Amino acid sequence: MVLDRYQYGYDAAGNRVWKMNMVARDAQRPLDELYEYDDLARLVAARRGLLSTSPSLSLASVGFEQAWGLDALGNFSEFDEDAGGNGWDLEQQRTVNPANEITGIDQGQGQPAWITPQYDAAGNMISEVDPVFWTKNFLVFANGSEGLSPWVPPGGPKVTPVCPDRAACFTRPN
Ligand SMILES: [Ca+2]
Repeated sequence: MVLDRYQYGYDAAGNRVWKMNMVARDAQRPLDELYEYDDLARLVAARRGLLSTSPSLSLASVGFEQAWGLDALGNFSEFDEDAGGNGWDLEQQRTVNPANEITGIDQGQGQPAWITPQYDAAGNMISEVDPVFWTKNFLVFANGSEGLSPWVPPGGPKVTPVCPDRAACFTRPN
């Protein structure tokens, strides 16, 4: 049984412009993807739906879309997402400091607010957004030359990591 089979299309610069999910197409499911790039060949938009390549590239039944605004250094100055093909659910503007650490995330009116990641003095991200609960942060423990570093939440007890590797090193706060 074939689980996945893809076909790809590229532009003259070698950027992948589209991906057809052949198994999904056989099942009439709109899981093809169409991509856009800026003048520096950086990905700025991805859309998922049912792709046509003739007479021109077009996408029908769009069910998911993300778009990125990139600053000169490649930081996301903007991040947009639509989960239903019916307009943006999330329209974020992000700011960074000179060390390219995120300092603020704003969103459109009525959209879920994400918590700003936190960093230690060495620039390690020590908390990031919980992907399940966007309004909460994970704790992240840096696994650098000093080994795993405990993080002390503001006003809270020191958290001692017991995880053997980075993947196991995410702790969801209560
Ligand atoms: Ca939407």
